[in-house]
Amino acid sequence: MKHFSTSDEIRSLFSEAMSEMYRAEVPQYGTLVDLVREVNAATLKADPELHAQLEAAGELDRLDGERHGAIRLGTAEELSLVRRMFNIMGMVPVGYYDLSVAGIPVHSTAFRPADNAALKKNPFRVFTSLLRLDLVEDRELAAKADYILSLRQIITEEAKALIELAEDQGGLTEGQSHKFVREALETFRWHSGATVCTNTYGSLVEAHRLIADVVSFKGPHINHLTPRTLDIDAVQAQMPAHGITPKAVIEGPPRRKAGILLRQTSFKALEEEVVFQGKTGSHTARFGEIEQRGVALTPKGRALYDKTLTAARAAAGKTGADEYDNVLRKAFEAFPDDLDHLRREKLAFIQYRVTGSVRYEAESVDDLVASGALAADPQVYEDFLPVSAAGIFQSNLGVEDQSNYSANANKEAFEAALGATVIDEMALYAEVEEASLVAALTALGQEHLIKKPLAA
Ligand code: OOG
Ligand code: NI
Repeated sequence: MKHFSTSDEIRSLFSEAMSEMYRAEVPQYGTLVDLVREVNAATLKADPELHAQLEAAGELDRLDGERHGAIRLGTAEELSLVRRMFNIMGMVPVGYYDLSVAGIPVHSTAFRPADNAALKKNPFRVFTSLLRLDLVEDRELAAKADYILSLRQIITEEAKALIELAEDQGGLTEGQSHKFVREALETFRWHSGATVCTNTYGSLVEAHRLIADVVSFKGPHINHLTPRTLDIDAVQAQMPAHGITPKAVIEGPPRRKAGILLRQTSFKALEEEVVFQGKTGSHTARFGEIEQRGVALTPKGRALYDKTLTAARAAAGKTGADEYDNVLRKAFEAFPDDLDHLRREKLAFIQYRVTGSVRYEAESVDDLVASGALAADPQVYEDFLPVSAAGIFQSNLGVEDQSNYSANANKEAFEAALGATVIDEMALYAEVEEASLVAALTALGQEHLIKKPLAA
């Protein structure tokens, strides 16, 4: 029998290769990665409690290599091919994001590892959007874009052959894995030669900058790679001294003691020289981003988050961007800000771990946590936020004034294009919580509590 690489190994090779390529293509990305590493080290040093908690939860090892990227695809065929490519790296489609609500003609998923062991090894994710030409009003232009897209092959012949080989033989040998990663990388490389002339490019930009970005090039260039920081405010504050200008506000929840979900900020896209069939011009597409991840919220917690954020944004609309942070902070005063509170109110997803022993029949899981027999770690939010994603898209496309698409989710069409259903992220977190609790209660001899799990 042949020995195959694990999908975790292939994903790690791929994420490293992508990071190296992007460092060479966008030098500011390298600067940002170095800055994030410094800030993370300083944060851990200054906060031994955080250090201990991340170490105990097995979170420390993945931190320095952790990042996500984003691509935008043009057709159903591209999406399903990319799904098969990522599948070999152990990345599967999780979640459905409708960006049309924010005036952006795409819908998206995140390809990422779905199980905890794989996430701990390397949580590399790719936020993957599919262009929705069905939302484009100018049908003639949509047809033209569709035709242009039909002419390109975003995956090399060698990569395609290796995808088929992996599917047939159930994996790739080490040599094949290295070749596969090298070939896969080609799909996401930047091409400075456009496939269209300046006229076509101009009319695509006029319809929407994003349409031009997807349609005018040979392939879906990776448009950012995002390292994970433990202190996004510190990195944001230090960016200008490193020659990087961040966008004005941090997307997501405000800074809190018990971080929830995801906070993100980015720096503006580069203006890059592009040759449009002989004529030199420019295009802005690629940017840098950082993120800070907090605890995943239950559907109840998420509903409270969405409500609170909507209220904050409505209020900030009246006060202007300068006041945004204060308004946001005020609105979120209504959101509990310590992990135990979040756990007891079933607002956040937890992973349980045995930290002691008990010689009696405990009355509740809360008792076991209070007595120190059971530790309740936060489950890291591994996904994305549509409102934040829209903010990132808009800031980097400069399309605040182009919001002429209305809410128009079409998960069915997305899944048909994908050739698979997307995994429900909430179910993944709920399973982890449930399984960890059952295992811990069994180990503590507290099986009588298993029928009363904490998860809603
Ligand atoms: C994707 C923007 C979304 C995030 O982190 O929310 C995103 C894009 O610009 O293609 O990456
Ligand atoms: Ni991003």
